[in-house]
Amino acid sequence: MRRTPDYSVYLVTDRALAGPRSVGEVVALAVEGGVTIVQLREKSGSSRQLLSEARRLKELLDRVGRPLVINDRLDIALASGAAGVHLGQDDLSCAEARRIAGPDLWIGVSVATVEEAMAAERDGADYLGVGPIYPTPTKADAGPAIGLEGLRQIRAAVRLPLVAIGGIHAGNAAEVIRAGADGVAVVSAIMAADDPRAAAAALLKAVMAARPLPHRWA
Ligand code: TZP
Ligand code: MG
Repeated sequence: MRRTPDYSVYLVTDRALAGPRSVGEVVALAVEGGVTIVQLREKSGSSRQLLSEARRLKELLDRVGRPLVINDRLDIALASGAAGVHLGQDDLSCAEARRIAGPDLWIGVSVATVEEAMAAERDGADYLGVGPIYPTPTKADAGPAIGLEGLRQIRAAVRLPLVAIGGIHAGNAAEVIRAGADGVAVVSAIMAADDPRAAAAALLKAVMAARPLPHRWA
């Protein structure tokens, strides 16, 4: 049976923000701190370099039981044995990716509007990346921030797990979860942190504290 991933703290990599450290070093520390899922998102380099980076990260993440998702590249996701692929609105469509990959690969789709969210749900996406929630310098073409209200509207329109992204850090993660996100995705809050382990731990703490308590007396 297909497992549902834990989206609580979803790290999206960016080599340019890692400074002198390798992406693998930052990911290893972040996972120790509590990152629950990792997306390899590297926009430069050859396909072969990307595949070997994906294989290295998968090995590291397999050891700690955390899943790997590949941004944009279905071929690299399949070749590396990653758990999933993450697709933007200009990438291969979710329906095409599903047709090629079959039922087992997780497919995430980036959405900013209710219409995009409903279309991705119809096309068989497993989860949605929703944002940018707040303005962010990390992605130049991210589009205008949709705010917590945009997130609430998407939450009301679809049943899929929602991972909020864009300008999120430990100080605002709680309000994002309270607005309906199942997890928070971050790039700079962890990749650029002096202490990625502490940054991940602070995010996980904020996410867990913001979730409603289970209804034990119901
Ligand atoms: N997609 C929408 S915003 C964004 C991506 C990849 C960048 C988020 O980066 P940060 O540093 O967490 O704001
Ligand atoms: Mg993309």
